[in-house]
Amino acid sequence: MSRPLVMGVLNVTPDSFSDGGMYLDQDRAIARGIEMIGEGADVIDVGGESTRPGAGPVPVEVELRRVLPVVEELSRHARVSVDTMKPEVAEAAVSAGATLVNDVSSTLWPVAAAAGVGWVAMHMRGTPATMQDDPRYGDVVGEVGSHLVDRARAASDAGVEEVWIDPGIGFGKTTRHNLLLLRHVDALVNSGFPVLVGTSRKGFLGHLAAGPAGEPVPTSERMAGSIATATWAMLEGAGMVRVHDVAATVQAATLVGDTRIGPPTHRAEAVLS
Ligand code: HH2
Repeated sequence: MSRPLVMGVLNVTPDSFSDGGMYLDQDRAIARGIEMIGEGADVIDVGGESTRPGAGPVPVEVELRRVLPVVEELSRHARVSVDTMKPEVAEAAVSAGATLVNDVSSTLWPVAAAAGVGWVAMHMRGTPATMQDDPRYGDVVGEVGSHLVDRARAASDAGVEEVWIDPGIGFGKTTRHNLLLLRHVDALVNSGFPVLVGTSRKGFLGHLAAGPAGEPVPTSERMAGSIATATWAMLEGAGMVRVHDVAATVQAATLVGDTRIGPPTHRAEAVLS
């Protein structure tokens, strides 16, 4: 890897917090996936159920109908992950071509083990419907880290060869919890499992950038915070970031690769020589 990987977000949903309704139409979803691949995305993360705070579950058949055609087509062009909490959806998406199960419930490793694909264990406190109702931790970094490492070890023991861990920024966490987890990304990296971080356009960035009246900035104006936090995470050792703004993040990831990882790439060589 000459640079950290970039996972492009593709929500085939009516209600995702940032791109909800934009790619519910299959052709538009596929076109957006192809566009992100052109921008340098290493993985396209296809989701059919929003996990924004307050979101409720969608029926299996609906989720399958949303994601399968998109997974099938995009997996001809690039690596595809499926963002789901449902074993039926994970299994069907893998049959359609996905090679990574992105699991915000951190329970689906048996599916990944049986199918011989990779798995992302993300930490979430509670369910999307209730997770932001006064989340509390004694030691957020320690609790999230030990949960993830326990699950990752269980998956490895079950035979999953590629296991990622993800602190689940915004999933049952206050702004302070999110900042502490970002501050200590290196604690997760030191576990030895590759780390994925997703901050893109999330609510805490809107609150941190709020003006004097206290109004959070809208999702469309959170790119600076998204790139800043993704860059921070990559510099601290995250191997992949999950983002909406692929082109800009690929530039940041390339810069991190040029400065931090292994021998200089051709761009850095040209500048340094
Ligand atoms: N965040 C979201 C969804 N899936 N998966 C991982 N591994 N890490 C994350 O941080 C993560 C995730 C939420 O973002 P988004 O998909 O843009 O919105 P929604 O859940 O409303 O569809």
